Amino acid sequence: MNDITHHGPVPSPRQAAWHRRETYGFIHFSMNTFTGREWGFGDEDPARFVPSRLDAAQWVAAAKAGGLKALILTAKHHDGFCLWPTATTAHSVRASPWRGGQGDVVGELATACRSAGLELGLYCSPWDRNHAGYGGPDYVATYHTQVEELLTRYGDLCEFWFDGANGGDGHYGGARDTRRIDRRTYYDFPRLWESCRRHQPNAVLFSDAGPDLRWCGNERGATGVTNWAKVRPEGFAVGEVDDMDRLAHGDADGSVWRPTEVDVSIRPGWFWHEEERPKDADELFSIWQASVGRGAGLLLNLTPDRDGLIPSADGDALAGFRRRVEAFTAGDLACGRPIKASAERPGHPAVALVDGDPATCWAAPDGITTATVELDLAGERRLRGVRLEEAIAVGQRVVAFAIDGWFYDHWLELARGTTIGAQRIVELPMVRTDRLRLRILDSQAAPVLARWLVYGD
Ligand code: FUL
Repeated sequence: MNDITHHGPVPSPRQAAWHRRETYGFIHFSMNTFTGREWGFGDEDPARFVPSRLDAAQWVAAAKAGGLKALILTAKHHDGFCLWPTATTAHSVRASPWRGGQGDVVGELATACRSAGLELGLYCSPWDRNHAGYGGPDYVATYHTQVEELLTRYGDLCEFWFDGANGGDGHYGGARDTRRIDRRTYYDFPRLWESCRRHQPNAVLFSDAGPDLRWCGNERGATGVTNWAKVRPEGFAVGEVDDMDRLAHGDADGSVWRPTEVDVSIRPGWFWHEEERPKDADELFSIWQASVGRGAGLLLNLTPDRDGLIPSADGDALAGFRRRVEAFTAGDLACGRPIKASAERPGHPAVALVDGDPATCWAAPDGITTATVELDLAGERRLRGVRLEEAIAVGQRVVAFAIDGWFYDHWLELARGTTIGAQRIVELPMVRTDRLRLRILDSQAAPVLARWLVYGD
């Protein structure tokens, strides 16, 4: 692909690796699990943290059964309780009865992930409602040290999560007051991110303002139907992005590569609550379509209970979700079939779309921004959907496309969409046809696609 000039920003190697992850998990488990709250005030007694049977290997097994590729743990949520034996505060597992004060949830999850081949990510809340110094410079130094401990003690991390919820009332060492901070400057994120890059160069950094991944603007499990992986960074700051539309859709003329991550919980809350129930496999499948299907990453939150285990109903929902995705994506009717494009750049023929190799691509010659590609399915097949992938290593280009099927003697439009990006998965009506056509209706530059998969029977 070296002969194709980049169009706009392109993913960094760590972002490219993240794009391949697609579906991975969050774990919200901490003091809130025991108090029933979503946002702990910060005055919770560490003695309340007593998971009776905590087993990180069980979390990992449930995640794997759901097809999740990584787990990101809330090492510290807004209440300030640290799940690892930090040197920075007494408000941690060290002060709890769990494992006689010798436990380390982060360490146990890191070990379980490593032995099962899952990647590990960590969340450490900037806002800390326990810390007496919150709002002043002391706390910022403490927070940076906490992040550094997490960056250096647990092996390779694939992602670090910076939450935008910031400032307000809290315990603050007994002051029980309200503290406001300047979100743009208080945490000194540039220095923190430098430390992340130094210690964990492969970890993507998430916040609503990046730098590597952006929030999709809601917690319902859907990113924009039109979804550019690029944004204009001006006006974006952690905890201060109020343009939800731009988060969901990105900017067609964006100057930095910053794709969306869709964070959503398997249950109504982020933490476990006795009365709540998990979403079922169908709901999770719809979420997958509205996130991964639109070129985003899906960060699906799991909620271990007071025993320290993922409830069996949630495990069943995860396994059902994986079966739904596998049934939808099983087989590829396009692979190896005859294909031809209205225009090809020398060295990048249409056959590259169906050669099973994501490293090769079909490209239109420079200056061409509309094109058609016809695929012969070699006999009538019943359709379920298609997966299209742009070769994002040379930038995101396609503005709009359509998929047509051949019926008797004419083409009929089956689906129409905007933006493709890393991947676009489109469900098709379950009709039978022996030929498909992809129409690139508009593109910012000559379209360059890596793959076209067709799902059906
Ligand atoms: C939000 C937090 O306030 C929630 O508690 C949760 O952690 C979610 C993932 O991010 O900003």
